[in-house]
Amino acid sequence: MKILHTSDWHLGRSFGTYGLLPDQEAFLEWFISTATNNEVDLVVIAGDIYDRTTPPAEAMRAFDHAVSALTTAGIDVAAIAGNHDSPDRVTMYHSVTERNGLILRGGYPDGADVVVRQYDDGPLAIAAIPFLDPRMIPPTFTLLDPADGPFSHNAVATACAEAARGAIPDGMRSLAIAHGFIAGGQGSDSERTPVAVIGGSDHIGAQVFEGFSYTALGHLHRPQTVRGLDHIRYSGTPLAYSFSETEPKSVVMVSMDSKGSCQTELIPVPVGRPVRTLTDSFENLMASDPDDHSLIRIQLTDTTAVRNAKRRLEDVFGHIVELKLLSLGTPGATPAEPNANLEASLAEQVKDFLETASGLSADLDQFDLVIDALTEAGADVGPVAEVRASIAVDGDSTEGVAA
Ligand SMILES: [Mn+2]
Repeated sequence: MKILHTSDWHLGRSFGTYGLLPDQEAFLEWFISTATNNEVDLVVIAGDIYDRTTPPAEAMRAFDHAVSALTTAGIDVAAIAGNHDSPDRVTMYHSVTERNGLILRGGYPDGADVVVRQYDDGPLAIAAIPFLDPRMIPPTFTLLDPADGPFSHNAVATACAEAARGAIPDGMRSLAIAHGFIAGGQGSDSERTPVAVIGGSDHIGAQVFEGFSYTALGHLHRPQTVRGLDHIRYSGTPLAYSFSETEPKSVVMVSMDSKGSCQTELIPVPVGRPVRTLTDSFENLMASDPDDHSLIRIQLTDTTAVRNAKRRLEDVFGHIVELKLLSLGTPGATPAEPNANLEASLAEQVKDFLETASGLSADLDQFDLVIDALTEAGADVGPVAEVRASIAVDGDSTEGVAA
């Protein structure tokens, strides 16, 4: 049988000011044709269907369209709630949808659930273990004794996986679906941590999934195997959702034989926009090759403010999602000591501020701009000519005044 594994659709997500839904819809169209053209038996969505617990109607419509098309084509769909999803909303009407092959699982009541589906080459046991927040264990959850708490993500996942394993009929091939951070996995900038995590306490041990024929994981946005095991995998997101996700996106085609042996193949996702980070001066960027396709993050190396930089750079780059002036605070750099000398005149303080903010000599134009504004506002800026003269002298030096 063929299983198509994907996760972390995050339907309804925005990338800065760029709404991703059109790209997500393009992915879904491609995904539906890929599943049908390859005669897939089962599609697995390993959590984070939506980006929020209350997704916008258009995002729900996109999901409805995809699962309707897939199940109409005779393809089963098994989906779990991730940490971004509302378990209650995701599983709404699941007893009705299940008759048409749409298996939805979310929340503690579904934690150890196992469903057996029949395929041409035999039955498959599906253990769909949704994301479960250990802080929210309800009294009805009997797999752990509240007296032994508080529990980690690993403890909850282990309890659910053990119970699920016990419910799988002897010798039957099986599929585990789960959503979480498996220890040793490689994250990116976009997995919002579900809970306050100290020292990796949200990590789940890979041994939790021992014994399942295939484990379809979600949560990490990079496609990867767990500990090099081909049958325990993250599919990764279908689209780039942060600037750290520069690697190609894919879905996993799993061919499973009747005994549960698996062969996997990554199918690259041909739609969506790549992400690029450009670090250069405004002048160089204005002169570079136009790019109307990628989502762009610009880090300007100019040491003085560039007016209307974004609007002007948009002539070269069609989709600027983020723009910042690096000199106004480089990530990781040690900020200059604040040294406001309140004894000094306001003009002196403005000069000090401009030097501290840029890490370089104050710029005369910027100085005049601030002084004019302060004067207009009625402030007593003190003797300006003297300070201007000292800036003009400093400005001749090519060395920065602050390291
Ligand atoms: Mn997630």
